[in-house]
Amino acid sequence: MTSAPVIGVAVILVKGDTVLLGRRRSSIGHNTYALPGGHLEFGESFEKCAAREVKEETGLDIKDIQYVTVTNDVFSEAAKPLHLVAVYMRATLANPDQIPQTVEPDKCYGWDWYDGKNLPRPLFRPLETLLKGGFSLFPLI
Ligand code: 8DG
Ligand code: MG
Repeated sequence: MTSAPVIGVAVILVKGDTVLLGRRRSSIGHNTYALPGGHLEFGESFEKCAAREVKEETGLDIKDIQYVTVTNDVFSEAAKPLHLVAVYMRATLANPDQIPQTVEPDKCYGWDWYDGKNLPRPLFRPLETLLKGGFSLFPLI
């Protein structure tokens, strides 16, 4: 049986030369490093979803939320095959002094800021796909 593709919103939250990543506890991509994010709810804008998911998962408030790109991945080998469309939004901290909290310890081992030139591995597959395609997490300006 096939199910419909799932829409996720992932947030590239950059602070200086670092980006916020967390090691996943969820079954899809278990133990891989991923951006904060989650599923788009009915009627929600990408910006609202990005702000809501970052708040729910890390306690952080974000601003300057902008669409950047999209990935399309099929996890056909998973116990429950999954087709993921992820919309990537870039954002900055509303308050640079705020510290990320592990608000959902059942979903994530913890959040931290990682040097963009030395990202932890393994990365969550959609994020790996994105970077392999030449996408830079850090804007050129
Ligand atoms: P929710 O049910 O609480 O709304 O969502 P969640 O439990 O936080 O979902 P998630 O697995 O963190 O992410 C939502 C979807 O987005 C999921 O199907 C995977 C997809 N996704 C990507 N790339 C990324 C990424 O880099 N980070 C996150 N968090 N999700 C991503 O395809
Ligand atoms: Mg999530």
